[in-house]
Amino acid sequence: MMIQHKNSVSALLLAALLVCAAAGHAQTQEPVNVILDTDMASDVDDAGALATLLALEDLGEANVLAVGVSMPYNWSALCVDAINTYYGRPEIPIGTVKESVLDHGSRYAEEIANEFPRSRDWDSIDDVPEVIDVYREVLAQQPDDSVTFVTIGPLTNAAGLLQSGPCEHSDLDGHDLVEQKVIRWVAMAGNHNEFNMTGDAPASKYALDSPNRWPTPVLTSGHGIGTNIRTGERLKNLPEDNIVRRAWYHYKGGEENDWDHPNYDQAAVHYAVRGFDGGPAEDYYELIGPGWIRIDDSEDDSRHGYVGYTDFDHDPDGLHRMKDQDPDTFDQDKIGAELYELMKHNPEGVQ
Ligand SMILES: [Ca+2]
Repeated sequence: MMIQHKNSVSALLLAALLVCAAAGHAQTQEPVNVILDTDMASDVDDAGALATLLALEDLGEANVLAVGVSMPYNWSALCVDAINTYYGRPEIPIGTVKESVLDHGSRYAEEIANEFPRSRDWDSIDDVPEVIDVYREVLAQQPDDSVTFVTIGPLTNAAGLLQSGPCEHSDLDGHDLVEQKVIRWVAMAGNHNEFNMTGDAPASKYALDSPNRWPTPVLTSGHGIGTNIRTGERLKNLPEDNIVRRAWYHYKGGEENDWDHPNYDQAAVHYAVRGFDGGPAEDYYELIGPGWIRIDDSEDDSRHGYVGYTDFDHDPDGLHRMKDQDPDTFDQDKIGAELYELMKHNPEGVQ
């Protein structure tokens, strides 16, 4: 009996230590200050990524400063408002691009915006603040070198921010404001002809491959990472009125269809919060570089019909690194399980 008791105590201690070790990063690190830039329209993984980020905030690992929309679709920012409100964060500043070379529709944004309560009195995109003004106001208020900028859509707003001039919020131009306030940019944007690079090719060229390019380290993640992390079918296990589940329901055209789906954007958000300073996602990936992403906007070499084919020049002084799977530690099932736990996370007080 005594031995059994000691064993069970040891097992309990071991379990407690494992829990503490898993939570250690969150307990010892300051929350990561994040601006999330999303094209909440064409692909449903953006809804999952915003849910993931708000879960990480509820766990004390992230501090969401603003959410900006990079697709001028009427319902995208209203959908963001609904998701933020659902997770108990109705006050997060939201902005949207008003014009772009891109104008994709959505199979879920309007439905989510209309099914769930929203906090802003917005009837359409016309009522939503302009995104660059929101970014400049938020950045101006932050300590230096403290903001992680995360893009999970085309690079329209990254370029727009760089191109912005002094305003009522800051005397700095966009380039210098970014250099002063941002510590890194994590971009779900892959090499060669990935949509987020080629969708708004002039913006990508300006942001990554121009004399006035983004002045902080940039970490990009390719298409292949999210492709290998699948979670969608598991979302059918959530309560029927869960907002992430509803987004998948509309995007996939009903419950009878296959909900399996890549996790491009969720993986990028996860990495931005847990992939630095000893965070658990740091080991999942290997980084290619440093160097510079080069963008050829002179030839139409994209499967999407836009110019903007990219390449990578290695350079020890470069600021760009491309994230790839570490063949020894990348466990797609493990990462998928982590992302599912975050997407289904319900902050206290939420249904
Ligand atoms: Ca996206």
